[in-house]
Amino acid sequence: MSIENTAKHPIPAGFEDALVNAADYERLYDESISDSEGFWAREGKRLDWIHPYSIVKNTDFTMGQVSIKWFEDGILNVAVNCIDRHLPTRANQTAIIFEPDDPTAPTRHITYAELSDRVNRFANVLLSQGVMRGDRVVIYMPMIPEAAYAMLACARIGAVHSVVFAGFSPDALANRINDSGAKLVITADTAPRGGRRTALKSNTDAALLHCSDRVRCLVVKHTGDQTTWIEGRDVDVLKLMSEVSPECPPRPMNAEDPLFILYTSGSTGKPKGVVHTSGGYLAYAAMTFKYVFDYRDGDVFWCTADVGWVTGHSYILYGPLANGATTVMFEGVPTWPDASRFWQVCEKHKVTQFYTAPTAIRALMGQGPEWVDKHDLTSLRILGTVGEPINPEAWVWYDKHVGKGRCPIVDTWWQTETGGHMITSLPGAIEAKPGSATLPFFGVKPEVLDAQTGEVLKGNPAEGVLCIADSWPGQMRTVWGDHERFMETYFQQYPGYYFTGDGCRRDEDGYYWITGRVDDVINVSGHRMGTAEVESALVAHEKVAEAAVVGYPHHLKGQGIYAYVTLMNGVDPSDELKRELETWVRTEIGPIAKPDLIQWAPGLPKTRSGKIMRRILRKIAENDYGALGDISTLSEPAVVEDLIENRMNRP
Ligand code: 6R9
Repeated sequence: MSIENTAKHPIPAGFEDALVNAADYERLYDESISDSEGFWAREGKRLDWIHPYSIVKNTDFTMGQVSIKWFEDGILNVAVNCIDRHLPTRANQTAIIFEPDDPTAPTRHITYAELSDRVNRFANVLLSQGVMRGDRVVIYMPMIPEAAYAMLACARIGAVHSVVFAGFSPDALANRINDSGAKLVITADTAPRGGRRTALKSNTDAALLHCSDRVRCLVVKHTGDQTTWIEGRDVDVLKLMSEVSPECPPRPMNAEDPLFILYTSGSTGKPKGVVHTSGGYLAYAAMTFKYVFDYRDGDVFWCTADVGWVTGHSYILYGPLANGATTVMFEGVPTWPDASRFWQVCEKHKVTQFYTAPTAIRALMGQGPEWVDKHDLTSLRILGTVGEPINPEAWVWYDKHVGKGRCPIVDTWWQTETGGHMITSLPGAIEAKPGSATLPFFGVKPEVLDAQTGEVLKGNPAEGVLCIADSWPGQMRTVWGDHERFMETYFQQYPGYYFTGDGCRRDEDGYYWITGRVDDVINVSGHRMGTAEVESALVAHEKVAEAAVVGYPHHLKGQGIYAYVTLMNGVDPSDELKRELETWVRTEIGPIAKPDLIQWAPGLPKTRSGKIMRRILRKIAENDYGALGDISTLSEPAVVEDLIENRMNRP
């Protein structure tokens, strides 16, 4: 991707009355930094509190004693904030529009009154299964309203949900059930997607073989497909929901009580359980949703992410519902039955804000503009992107063919760890530059640090690693069960700062350009993956002796997965074995982790202390092997020549 200091793209006409204009942005941003407590004391009030907070902020980024608390003496309930408080004014307004995978199947419009009924009943089902405040509940579901009911039902009774993306394998699911110590897993029989079906219940059965016998399994019979059924362990949720009371009193929760755990990939080891809280997270999700998407009553908001990712948590569910919005839940995929599905859904539901990932835009761009052009997209007002840097070509296409030059594009940089948007333009306030996430949101204090020295780079332009100098309410609080790891991952390398793991450039205008991860995390189609996870899946195969995985530029996915594999002595490399390894990784982790390229490597470049030199492997995978830098510290420099000779990613 070419990163240039391109000109600012003027804000399209009609945004003079946006919730935030350029002057407001400057004034509010300055206030949010100079009087952070005052600013957030006011902003926290966008939630309904059972007992208001008197302490706004209590945060410490000092390594060894990192502690983050917001609104710590406030008491609230998240489900009440997302449902009950809207009932007096919005009972008959649609809360969720469910658009099924099959375009000929009926759409469901769930009003706030219905949402309340379903969530209360679901909560009573959880209570009937012995789920108590603070218990963990794993949710492994398709993109159906019942996934939202399950999440909000947990919030209602103070249980902590952990949604596991339905594309993950039984192994990955089992690891998350075990790490979180969940009492219960909620799943569905099967999940239709792109005309095919994933057997979620049988995946769950396989996962539960590796979990405690006490873990119960709640099943939503969504498609009615046959599944095995274990009496005493498996529970038919929909049946129980029809039998229990439609009223379940909300549990008053402390602002700092965990709302959810979401597992995400890091540079080393197993995925981390990112912990988000009830008060700070919700306040931040609600506020960013409102301002970044310039949300107004009557809008129909569509975020195409899956609820298994943080984007789905914050911008399908919590942000929109906390604002009393109408949010679309889409079960399908962008390219099935054909490449017009997104636009057909936008037209059908008169979507006003559309929020998706660059990888989807690139895939649709490749199918040609005619798929977009045949639909009426006049309802669209604002477009958004998230998940990875957007290449300017895709930005221009999105602007021209989807937005027709009328819709501001908000490029939102943030992370699972940040809970909500951190660096983003605002529709009526900040002019976009294609490929740049632009400027910080209120209360966010980004700094560019020199990667080696850790020196804060003042003045523009600057290039280095992206850190955040102070806390914001949506910040993760800890790694589930491992506060040490939390501190080491985010606060050790650059003392006093939250380290994002991203590289970044700040241009002459102070605009931020995210250049991608500087650690061993790769971003495939906007999905985060640790290279270590893929490597450990590969070496778990009996024919593999060693594996090293790196990312390389991929025209559709952003990054592709490049695996260097050393086979066991006596095993012959073959194309068949490559396919076997691909399938292996799919089943070990999930389809998103399947290597795009596998290179047989008789040896891997290592330092004398035995560390794999990934820098070199990355360069070879990128076809940039002319500039390998210093390889004199390698124990066997000759292996590099072989790797270059047999590289897979030839232009
Ligand atoms: C929300 C989400 C986080 C990583 C992040 C960065 C990349 C996300 C981006 C972006 C450039 C954007 N990323 N949004 N890079 N521009 N607008 O995606 O969370 O799955 O935790 O990924 O994604 O590298 O560090 P998560």
